[in-house]
Amino acid sequence: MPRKIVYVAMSADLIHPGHINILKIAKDYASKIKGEVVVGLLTDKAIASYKRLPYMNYEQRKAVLESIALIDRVIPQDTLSYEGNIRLLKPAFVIHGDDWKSGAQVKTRQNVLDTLAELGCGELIEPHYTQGISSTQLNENARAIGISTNARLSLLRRLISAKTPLRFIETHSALSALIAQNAFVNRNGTKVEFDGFWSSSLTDSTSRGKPDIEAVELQSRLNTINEIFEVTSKPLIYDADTGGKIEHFTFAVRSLERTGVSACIIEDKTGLKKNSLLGNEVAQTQDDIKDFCDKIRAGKEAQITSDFMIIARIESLILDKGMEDALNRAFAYVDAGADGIMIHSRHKSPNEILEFIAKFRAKNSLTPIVIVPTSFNEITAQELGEAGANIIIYANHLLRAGFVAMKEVAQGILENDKSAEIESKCMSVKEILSLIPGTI
Ligand code: SPV
Ligand code: MG
Repeated sequence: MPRKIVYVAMSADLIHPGHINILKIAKDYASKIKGEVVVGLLTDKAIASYKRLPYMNYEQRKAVLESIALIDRVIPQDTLSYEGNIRLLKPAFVIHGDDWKSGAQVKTRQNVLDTLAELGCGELIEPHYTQGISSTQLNENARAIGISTNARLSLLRRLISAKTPLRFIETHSALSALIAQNAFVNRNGTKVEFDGFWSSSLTDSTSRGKPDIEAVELQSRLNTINEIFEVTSKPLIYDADTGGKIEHFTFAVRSLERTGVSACIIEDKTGLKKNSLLGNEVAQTQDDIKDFCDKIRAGKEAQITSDFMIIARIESLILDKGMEDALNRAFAYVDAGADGIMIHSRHKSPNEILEFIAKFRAKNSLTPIVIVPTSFNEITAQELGEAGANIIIYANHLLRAGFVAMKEVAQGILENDKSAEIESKCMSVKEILSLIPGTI
């Protein structure tokens, strides 16, 4: 006869006295019915469906819970909804703090009540929520402390396996990264925010007044990334242009890893690189498949962590070489060890990108696909994700937006010979000061 079950679901990323209180109550109920306390531990995927990834991965959180004597068993809860596990376990009691009677979790609670009623198997117990302590507060404290280099580096792989699509945005300075880090919207009860940053060669060069031709050296770009990392906690993907000479690329890979960058993208071009959106208006040479595969292999051999990703970017559609060439290259690059594929296009319509994704996915369901929808900007990230893409990069928008405002304001001051007229186009000094942590 299996033991009766008292069920508690939790994320358990930051265990606090509120959790222990709930677990003690669960244990009391379990003793009364000679049953066991089973914790349904939310998987990374379940947590990422409604908020940011937990600091610790599933296995780490499970290890912590399994050493708590109040708990008899830990099983995965793969969705925010309790329904699957309740049907599986038919618990005698489900325990949750009464704080979920209002707010974002109301629907989840109702679903627990409905499922228990339908099965006629158990009762929902809702102890009074422990005041004065919350995971949200602890999260804010943890964020203020920062994130370690390794934890940040490994975030990208964890995010890719936990959710689709991921939204990345170009940041070229600490300030633009702070704006990107804090932007969010609420869509259908879910918080949608950027999952990470793109260090763009175009905007990194442009913000230094230089052309996008690999003229800004790695060290200078790493300085900017270090400044971004000082004030943020999200992962970063680095635009490594062509990767340069193979012998230099291997050093670059290790420098990026030491900094905590999660991935670099190298494009299959040789010679003097020009920005892809210029297409065939300028002379651009695509690399030989074999030579580019050698570069990917050398990079993979050079990396020191297992989490760092080298993503191969295919320029066939940019250079009008055709779909077949793009697909041949994609499969060859994956065979050479690429951890992901970026396919680029400069068309207004997303059709060729969608065709590529469908044809690639017909043979390869796992390798992450990266898309940069600068010219085909009517398709949503959600739609690209549903088509099979994993990472959507908004590659240059923050810098372009800043330019418009700065030009207008500089012009306006000269025209009026004073600044009163353009004041409304500027953020107030007070707001600027409050944006930056540690100012006040
Ligand atoms: C960049 O942002 O620098 C890129 C993307 O490489 S693109 O400009 O579209 O080539
Ligand atoms: Mg670039």
